[in-house]
Amino acid sequence: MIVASLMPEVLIILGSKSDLPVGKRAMEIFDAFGVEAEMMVASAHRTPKRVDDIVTCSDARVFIAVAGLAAALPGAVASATVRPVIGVPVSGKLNLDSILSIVQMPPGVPVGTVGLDRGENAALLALQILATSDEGLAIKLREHREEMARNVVADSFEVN
Ligand code: RP5
Repeated sequence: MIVASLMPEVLIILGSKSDLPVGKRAMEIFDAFGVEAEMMVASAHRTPKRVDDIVTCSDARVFIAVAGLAAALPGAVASATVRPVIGVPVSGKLNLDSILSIVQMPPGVPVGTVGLDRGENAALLALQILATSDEGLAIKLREHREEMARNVVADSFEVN
C-alpha cells in the first residue's frame, strides 16, 4: 500500500525508520525554504516492489534516498526514474559501506551523492536543481549563502 499525500516537489525515501534523523535534517531545510517535501519509508531489499511503485507513481521533481549498510536504495530509485536522485549514506559501524554502495553506481545510472548523514546538503542540492527553473528560489539560495558567510565572519570575532 502506498500512502502519499499531495504532490511534493521532493520525495525523500528512507530505507528504514531508523534513518529518520537524517531525513529530518533535509526536511528542516525544505521547511525553511518553503518547498513542499514528503518523507516515506521503503527498503530496496525488504520492499523492492514498494520502492518501484513509489517512484513510478510520484510526480516529485527530485528524489532523495537515505540509506545505510549495503545502501542499495538510491540506486534502486535511480533505476526507476530519469529524474535526479540524490543519495545520502547513513553512518553505522563501518561508514564506508553505505558511502561506497551509493557512490559506486554502474555507468548509465548515476546517483548524486552527498556526505555521510548530510541530509541538509541533500536538501540544498535538491533546491539548487529546482532553482534552475525558479529564480525566486535561486535568490533565496544566494541569500542563504550570504548568511553563512556573515556567520563565518562573526565567528572570527569570537575566537579571540
Ligand atoms: C538500511 O539498513 C537502512 O537504510 C538503515 O540505515 C539500515 C538499518 O536498518 P534497520 O535495521 O534500522 O531497519 O537498509
